[in-house]
Amino acid sequence: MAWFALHLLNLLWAMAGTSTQTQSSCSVPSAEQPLVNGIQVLMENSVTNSSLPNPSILIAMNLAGAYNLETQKLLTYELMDSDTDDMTIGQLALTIMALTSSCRDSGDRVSILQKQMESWAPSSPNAQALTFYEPSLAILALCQKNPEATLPIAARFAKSLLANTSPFNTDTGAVATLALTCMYNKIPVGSEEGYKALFVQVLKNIVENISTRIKDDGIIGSIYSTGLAMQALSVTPEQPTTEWNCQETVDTILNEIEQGKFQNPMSIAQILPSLKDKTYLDVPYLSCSSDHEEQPTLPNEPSPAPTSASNITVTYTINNQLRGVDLLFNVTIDVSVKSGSVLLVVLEEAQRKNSMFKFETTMTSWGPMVSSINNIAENVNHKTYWQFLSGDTPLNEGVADYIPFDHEHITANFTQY
Ligand code: B12
Ligand SMILES: *[C@@H]1O[C@H](CO)[C@@H](O)[C@H](O)[C@H]1NC(C)=O
Ligand SMILES: *[C@@H]1O[C@H](CO)[C@@H](O)[C@H](O)[C@H]1NC(C)=O
Ligand SMILES: *[C@@H]1O[C@H](CO)[C@@H](O)[C@H](O)[C@H]1NC(C)=O
Ligand SMILES: *[C@@H]1O[C@H](CO)[C@@H](O)[C@H](O)[C@H]1NC(C)=O
Ligand SMILES: *[C@@H]1O[C@H](CO)[C@@H](O)[C@H](O)[C@H]1NC(C)=O
Repeated sequence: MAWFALHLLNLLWAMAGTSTQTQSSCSVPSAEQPLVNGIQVLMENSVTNSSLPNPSILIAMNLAGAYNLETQKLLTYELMDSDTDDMTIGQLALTIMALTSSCRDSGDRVSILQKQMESWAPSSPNAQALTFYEPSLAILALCQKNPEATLPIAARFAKSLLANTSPFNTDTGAVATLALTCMYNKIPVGSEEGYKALFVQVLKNIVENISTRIKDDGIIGSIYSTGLAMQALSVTPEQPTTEWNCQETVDTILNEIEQGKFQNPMSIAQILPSLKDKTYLDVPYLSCSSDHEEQPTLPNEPSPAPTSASNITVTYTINNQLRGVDLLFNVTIDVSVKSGSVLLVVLEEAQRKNSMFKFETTMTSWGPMVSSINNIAENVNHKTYWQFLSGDTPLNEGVADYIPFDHEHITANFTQY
């Protein structure tokens, strides 16, 4: 009875919230809290001595309030020791934010990143939106550490975003919004009015584009871009043009978590801040007093999926119409794998049956990425990669997460971004 009354009260609160506030507010219902705790614990426990230290996980852990102080410490030390030489600008930016979130000094990393961004320029006016993702992270990190020196760099970045003609990308737009909102909030009084006007104009443009990606169920872009997009919409001074029901977004995401769609630690790192009502803009303001003392309430263990011994058949095509006139190929194979296997098992089975299907992977923050098939390798300079599709639809997960169904046709197509 008491629980019911409390629940009703929450509902009333939620309704009052949506009817009176302009900036949509939302929260995880207390009954759903164990689900969120569950993915947080999963993410924290993915940190091991051997893995590549993932700064996004440390940021998420610190924003949410870490449960596992041992892995929090381990990750902090690993990142303090990490070598900046073989990092991209995005990795450098995330490492700076991660160390800041653990109240650690980032050493000379800020000046290295600033140097790199001073000479940054988009490859062309029609460079793919994706190529702005890492520079956006860089502007965000620099804004948090040294806003005044970042102002001219951010202005140049904002202008090149405005001039860009390629199709909009939700993840990139979300990170760019966080970066430019940070800059907008830190323009010193009495500085040139032009900066403010520029940032507002670009933010308005991006937020309009994000608005067009809000679906009826609250998902923004795809389920895996929703976390970053929620952060963006909750901080930007420009309101979305489409009415955004944040509670609907939270409810849909909680449902997806329940369906097991957020098992990849990196996917958790990107959704968790929004579920804890935090954003990357909070990173410089964390207190770093020791976190949670009590252990979290976890969801009841889901009954293990029935382990059916049956096999499924997956049709797998590899297609290169791009590289090397004498190397073009388009071959298909049927492979049989245990039902419930991830796509990676299909690739391994294909490789075992026919050497033409040999492939290589590279380890990344999201897990193994297929870097090469049949000796044709992705290349950042050519902007080529192996895209995976089911029928004609690109997959929204990688080969180590995606679970094919019986008689599915998977294609790996060598293409450009
Ligand atoms: C840029 C980008 C790409 C570029 C990366 C190349 C480049 N040099 O820029 C390209 C176009 C190649 C790409 C490919 C794919 N991507 Co992508 N990508 C992104 C994006 C927008 C930014 C990544 C980034 O720069 N991070 C910042 C840097 C600092 O971190 P990093 O760890 O060093 O980044 C590397 C990895 O992220 C890796 N990477 C990029 N995408 C993916 C996807 C998977 C599954 C893996 C394992 C690795 C990986 O490439 C980055 C650069 O080296 C993210 C968006 C996001 N929210 O994270 C999506 C994102 C990571 N990609 C995604 C997907 C689904 C894919 C593909 C599987 C799409 C497809 N149907 O083929 C393929 C990978 C297929 C394969 N060969 O294994 C999803 C992953 C969701 C999930 N739950 O797994 C994301 C989150 C987009 C989304 N919102 O849905 N991607
Ligand atoms: C990492 O390794 C150290 C010893 O090398 C060990 O004490 C510690 O428990 C390990 N931590 C994790 C999270 O695996
Ligand atoms: C974003 O939206 C504006 C108009 O709303 C449009 O002019 C612009 O081309 C869009 N940008 C991208 C990257 O799609
Ligand atoms: C590749 O092969 C598939 C099926 O064998 C066929 O449908 C498709 O048109 C081919 N594509 C090209 C570019 O040859
Ligand atoms: C079932 O799949 C496994 C691979 O997961 C394979 O080794 C085995 O041969 C398959 N069995 C049949 C009957 O095809
Ligand atoms: C595969 O890649 C080629 C080369 O980029 C492209 O022309 C073709 O449209 C792609 N096919 C699919 C199904 O995406």
